This record gives sequence, C-alpha cells and structure tokens, in this order.
Amino acid sequence: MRTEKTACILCSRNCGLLIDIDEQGKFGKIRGDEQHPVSKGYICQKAARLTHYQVNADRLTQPLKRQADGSFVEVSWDEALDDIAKQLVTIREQHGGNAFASVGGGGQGNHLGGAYLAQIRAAMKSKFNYNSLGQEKTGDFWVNGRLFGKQTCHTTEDVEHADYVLFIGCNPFQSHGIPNARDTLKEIRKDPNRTMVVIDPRRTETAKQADIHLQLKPSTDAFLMSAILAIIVRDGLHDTEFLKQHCVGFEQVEVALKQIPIADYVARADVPLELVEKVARDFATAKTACVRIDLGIQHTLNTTLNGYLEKLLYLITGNFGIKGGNNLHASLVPVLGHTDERKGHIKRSVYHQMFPISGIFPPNILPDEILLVGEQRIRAVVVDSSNPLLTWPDTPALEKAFKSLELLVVVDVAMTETARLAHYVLPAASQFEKWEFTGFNLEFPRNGFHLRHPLLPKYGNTLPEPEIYTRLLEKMGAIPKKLPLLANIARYEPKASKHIGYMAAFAAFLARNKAYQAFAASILYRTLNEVLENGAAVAAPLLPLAMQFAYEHSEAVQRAGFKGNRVSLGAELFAAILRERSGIIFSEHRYQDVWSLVKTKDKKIHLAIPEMLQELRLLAQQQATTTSEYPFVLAAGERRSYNANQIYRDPAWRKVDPHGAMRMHPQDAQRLNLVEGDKALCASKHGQISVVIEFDEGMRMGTVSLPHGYGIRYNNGQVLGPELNRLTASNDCDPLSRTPYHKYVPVRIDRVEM
Ligand SMILES: Nc1nc2c(c(=O)[nH]1)N[C@H]1C(S)=C(S)[C@@H](COP(=O)(O)OP(=O)(O)OC[C@H]3O[C@@H](n4cnc5c(=O)[nH]c(N)nc54)[C@H](O)[C@@H]3O)O[C@H]1N2
Ligand SMILES: Nc1nc2c(c(=O)[nH]1)N[C@H]1C(S)=C(S)[C@@H](COP(=O)(O)OP(=O)(O)OC[C@H]3O[C@@H](n4cnc5c(=O)[nH]c(N)nc54)[C@H](O)[C@@H]3O)O[C@H]1N2
Ligand code: SF4
Ligand SMILES: [Mo]
Repeated sequence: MRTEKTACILCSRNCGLLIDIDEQGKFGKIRGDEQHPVSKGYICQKAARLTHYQVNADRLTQPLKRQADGSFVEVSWDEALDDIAKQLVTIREQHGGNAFASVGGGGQGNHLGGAYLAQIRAAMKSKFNYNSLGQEKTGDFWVNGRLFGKQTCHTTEDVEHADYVLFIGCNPFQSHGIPNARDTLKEIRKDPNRTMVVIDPRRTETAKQADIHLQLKPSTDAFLMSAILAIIVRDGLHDTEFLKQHCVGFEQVEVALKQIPIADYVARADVPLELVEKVARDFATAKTACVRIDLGIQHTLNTTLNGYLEKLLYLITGNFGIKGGNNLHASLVPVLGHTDERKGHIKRSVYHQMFPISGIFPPNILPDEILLVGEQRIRAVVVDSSNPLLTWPDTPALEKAFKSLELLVVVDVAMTETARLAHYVLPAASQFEKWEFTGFNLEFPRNGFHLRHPLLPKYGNTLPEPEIYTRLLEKMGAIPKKLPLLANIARYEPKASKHIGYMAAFAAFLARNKAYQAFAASILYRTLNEVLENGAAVAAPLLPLAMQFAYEHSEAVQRAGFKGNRVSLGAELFAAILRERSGIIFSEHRYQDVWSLVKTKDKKIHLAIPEMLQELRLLAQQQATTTSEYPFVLAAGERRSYNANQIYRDPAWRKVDPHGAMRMHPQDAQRLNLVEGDKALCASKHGQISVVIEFDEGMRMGTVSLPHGYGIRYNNGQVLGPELNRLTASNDCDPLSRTPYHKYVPVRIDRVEM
C-alpha cells in the first residue's frame, strides 16, 4: 500500500487529496491533504468515492470505430488517427474552417488536454470552440468585459473574510465553489458579528445556516437586486468616494436606479419589503461585504442583466479591491480569452450570427449551426471531456445534429451517451493516470496552483489527450514529426538554467516560423520530452505561462516565496510546479494590486453598460411564462449530496437519491394526489420524462426541482434518473449570451397510475 497526493476532480475546488493505493492499483482510503496550500485538508463526502470514476464498466480501453450497423469494433491508434486525420484534412480543404467545431475540452479536473485540443481547431482553421462555460458563465464574462475592459478579468469573492455575505442563487453547502465551503459557512454562522443572507427560492442547506433567507419567486432576481440597489441609492448609502476615484458612468446608473419602483419590484419577487430594506442598508453599511452568485441567477431569466446587477451591488458600495470584498484575480492558465463583439473582425457563427464570449460559443446554437446552414454547416466535431447529449439543452435536437455529422470523434475516459453516436471513440487515460491540472485558480490575493502527477500505470490502450492530439496534428501534417534543433538545445542545456536557454531558442523558432505558433503546446511537449522526467513534458505549456506570469507579476511571485529576476523567476516557478506534489501558492498580491488587473485604458470601472441599462428599463414589462397548462417552475439541475456532473457513471457511487427524485412541497403534492415515492410524468412544452416524487418543505410552492448529473445509461442499461435536457429547448435562452434557462422550465406534473 502506498499513499499518493493528488486532487479531487469533481468540482472546481479541486481539493488536495491523499489516496491509499494497493499493489493492484486499487484505491483504498481517501482523505484531505493538509499540506495542500488552498484546501488544507478539507474535502466533502463525494471525494471518498473516486474509485467509481477510476474503475467502472464504462471505462474505455481501446480506440473504437463505428460500423455501418451501429456496433463498434476495436481498432489500433494508428488506424483511428490516420483515418480521422485524413477526413479532417479533406473536410477542411473542401469546406474551410467553418466546417469544424470542438466541443468541451476540459471538465472539473482536467484542463491540460484543452490546450492541445485548441491546436486541432487551429489546424482546422476554425474558431468554433463550444463548451459548457457557454451555457452558464458567458453572460457574466461579457459583463466583466464591459466593466473591467477585458473578458479575461474574472471576479472572485472573499467570503472567508467578509462581515456581510450575500449568496444569490447558489448553494455552496452542496455545490461548494468557495474555499472549504462548509467550514466557511459554519464560521460565519457562529460569529455574531457576521451576517449571511441567502436569496433562493428553496430553503437550501445554505439557507438553513443563514441569518436571513429571502425565499423569492424563481426568476425574479433582477427585480429584487435592482430594488436593493435602488434603496441603497435612494438612501445615499453608495460609496461616493470609491465611485469618484475608481469608476465612470455612475450618473447614468443612478438615473436608472432612481426610476425603479422599489415596492412594486419587491412585491414581484414576493419577499417582505422591510426585510429587503434591512438587507440593503446593512449590506451597504457593513465594514466589508461581498456577493457570491451562481447558477440560480445564471440559468434563469435575465441572465446577463442579473450578472450586471450583482456586480453593481459590490461596486456601488465600494466593496471591491478590499479584504472581504469582491476582487479580480490573476490567472496562471488563461482559461478565458477576450472577444469583443463590437470589433468587426470577430468570427460569428454562420446561422445565428452569434459572437463568441471569452472565445466560447454557446451550446444552445450548435444544433442549428449543424442542421440549418446547408453548405456552410459544421460537418466535423471533436468532443472532449463532455457529455453534451445529456448536459446540453434540447437532447433530441443535439442527437439529430450529431447523427447528421460527417465525422464525430469523442475523446473520453468512458463510453458516454454522446460517445455512442460517434464515428470514433478514443479512450483517454483517467485523471489519476496522467499529468493534469485545472485553471480554476480563482483566489485573490493569494492564488494557488496544483499540477497532479500520474499515480497509476497505463490502463488498457488509453492515451493522455496531449499525446492523442499531438499524434493527430502530426498525421494532419500541421507539425513535423521531429524538430531536432529544439530537442538538442533542450538536451544539452545545463540543468541549472531551468530551460531558460531552451525558451529563448523556442521563442526565436516561433518568430521565424509563425505558422507553428498555434502549435506551440505540442512542439514544447515533443522537444522537452527527453529532459523532463516521467513524461512531465506534457505539462510543458506551463513553462511559458509561468514565465509570462512571473514577468507580469514579479512582485506577487516573489512575495509568494520565489527568488529571481523577472526572467528567471518564471523558470523557478515552473520548477516548483513540477516538484511540489501538494501544489503551490504562485502569487501573493496586495489588495491595491487589483487596479493593475483592471484592463480598461483609464484603469477605471465603466459602470454604464448601455445594453444592460436598456434591459433594466424593459424589465417592468416582463411577464411570467408559467401557464395553466404548465403551472410549475422546474429548476432542472440542482446540486445535491450525490451528484457530480457526469463524472461518475456507476450508480453504485451514490449513498442516497438513487432515482434523482423530484423535490416538491408536500402541499403541492397533496393537490396532485401524490405521495412520496410516487412516480409522475413531468412534461414541458418540449418533452416529457418520468420522475419519482420526494417531499421537501423547503421548496417554494409552485416550484419543483430535479438534480443535475443523472440520465446516464450505465453499461448500456436502463436510463437512471431524469434526462433533464429532454425538457429544455435550444431557444429558451438569454437573448444576449444565449445561455439556457435551465432553472426556469415551465412544466406540468401528472400522477402515473400504477
Ligand atoms: N454536489 C455537486 N456539486 C457541484 C456540481 C454537481 O454536479 N454536484 N456541479 C458543479 C458545477 S459544474 C457548478 S456550475 C456549480 C453550480 O453550483 P450552484 O449554482 O450553487 O448549484 P445549483 O444547485 O445548480 O443552483 C443553486 C441554487 O439556485 C437556486 N435557484 C433556482 N432558481 C433560482 C432563481 O430563480 N433565483 C435564485 N436566486 N436562485 C435560484 C436553487 O434553488 C439552488 O439552490 O456546482 C458545482 N458543484
Ligand atoms: N438541464 C441542465 N443541464 C446542465 C446543467 C444544469 O444544471 N441543468 N448544468 C450545466 C453545467 S453548469 C455544466 S458545467 C455542464 C457539465 O456538463 P459537461 O460539459 O458534459 O461536463 P461533465 O458532466 O463534467 O462531463 C464530463 C465528461 O468528461 C469525462 N471525463 C472525465 N475525466 C476525463 C478525462 O480525463 N479526459 C476526458 N477526455 N474525459 C474525461 C467524463 O467521463 C464525462 O463524460 O452541464 C450543464 N448542463
Ligand atoms: S467535490 Fe469539490 S468540495 Fe468536494 S472534495 Fe471534491 S473538489 Fe472538494
Ligand atoms: Mo458548471
């Protein structure tokens, strides 16, 4: 038995883990790694079950090719990749870059493969990067772009240190998303001087710990948040000094807020006015306050506007750039790009003429971009680390679209519902069999990074994604098989130089060979392979990123304990990343540094966003969309104790909730003549699924919820739990970001007679 260090791959927190592994490679006890500089030993109940991810009946071991009759045969890697390369090149030559899209490229634990997948897009001359961030967070990123100058400016919230915390549409007790969530919540609850407010239609596990719970009507957050903002401005509680010094455009915002009919909007949210007045006042006057939001406002009506109003809450009260407030953070790995739709050269989708946000296209439009464009359609798709057939809106539309493709390749560790439609299924090494990391390093002022080492030998005939995509690029002729000059420099460079000489040669090489710039990741990988031990060269794209980061943030890196000048510091950082098995702190900023992370030219926050002020004006006209035919609002995709996206496929991992039950208030159930455990039919305008009823007094009347992460056919068997996205439709989405209204699905529920 040995004990290895790694991290949990089930949510964006990536808590550090210690896993006992026996001689056969079987996982034993799993516990938190106290030396992990961010999670410090914290874990939740989900991590202990990771053996079900590592070994299960759906694990892929061999490349598979689909036959005419729909069955799969095993093929060699060369056979699969030769044919895929040939087909991709033909499609590119005949139809150009519009004919290809990538889907996914990283999940909750794995972002390394995505850097390599991006090269396939480049080789295909395509800009079409579709992934799940485009069905939750892009509205938020768009607002960041306008406020802070670039969509790469990503905000975080210092819940751990705030005196007053507003949780809007998130349930960190179950979904985490903030450092050591349950401990952090407990600390706030225990401290009489700190206040926790939860705004959520359900009395969630987090709401039960809160000082105040505003159990609003679903989808009315824009009304409630604008009323809170209006109260703050009416009572003169905004931070005029902060606004004068750091912001422009407040005057227009103020005019808009002064027109908000406060009592009317609070009534629309159906929460007590006095309580809202109190929250507004106490939030604005708290010494430090921050706001944490998530899908509750991102998967419902007014998605992008909600993001704007949420940010105004902390900005107009000056809770930005301080301990206990909301802040921007620095990133080592650029998960997000910047794409401003106002610039003419932005590549839009062909059918919807949709622009990317942070470089990402929204899943909602993909079926149409495949099915409705004729000659200009998307013909080939590579799916990586995603199971869109279950997780993207409108399963039937996506199924039809994927079935019509000329080439669908799925790269996954497991046989998924999406993989079953593919022409080729390529087996990836699991996240415990390869080098991995994520770019979910969202902390400020201290930010951490964890490169995980492979813990287990090769499983079957699997390969890590960097190897899969590099071989594919070589077979497509995008990069040569060997670059002897660079490899030689790497080999003969003195070890003490930590690759600085190599990087200089590499930069010179790319300057001379511009066509190779898009393939830098694979070139680094291949040419450093001989000098980095144990296959660590797959992580070599971190070397230039570390160097660039250290160059830009040298003082923050030095404060984190690294020595060197602006050039050598990055090499030191990379060496530490490779060495430290529990991860590292790579930057330690000061709060005032937040202004160096703002990317507007004048370094001010631009508060007035015309599109958002216009939406705010139109809000008054918004009508509810439930009808007598579809009287309930379904939150389609709740986070619970035993769901974790689609990462666990074997249902044996769950200790509770085998059916993924529909939660309903007992009085609603009584009216429908339903008792607990009953089967019912849940129908939206677009589809219907069967559900099992569970009572929950915490549900608001008239609302029901179903969990995310079910609907899987494990081992090609029966569907287990709700296939949520049979109920959702591609065009039920935010008009600006096109992110879906998963938390606002009007449904009817009927008892099934047995
Ligand atoms: N256990 C578990 N944890 C997870 C995941 C998982 O699958 N399982 N997935 C991870 C991922 S990918 C993500 S993005 C995060 C998401 O994390 P969260 O967004 O925190 O999780 P959800 O439960 O989807 O939604 C949060 C809350 O929104 C509320 N809500 C519904 N409608 C409305 C509304 O109209 N207004 C407001 N204010 N609230 C509303 C719901 O009642 C719910 O409590 O979780 C991550 N963590
Ligand atoms: N109705 C509804 N739909 C939703 C949501 C909702 O609340 N309601 N939530 C949405 C949200 S917030 C998100 S983030 C998405 C998530 O949905 P997806 O984008 O589909 O991502 P995951 O569910 O994380 O899927 C992970 C896939 O990666 C595979 N995988 C695991 N490890 C590796 C690896 O190392 N390499 C490769 N190649 N594959 C690997 C797993 O087997 C699995 O198939 O779902 C969205 N869909
Ligand atoms: S699921 Fe999230 S919070 Fe729980 S152990 Fe894993 S990374 Fe940590
Ligand atoms: Mo997500």
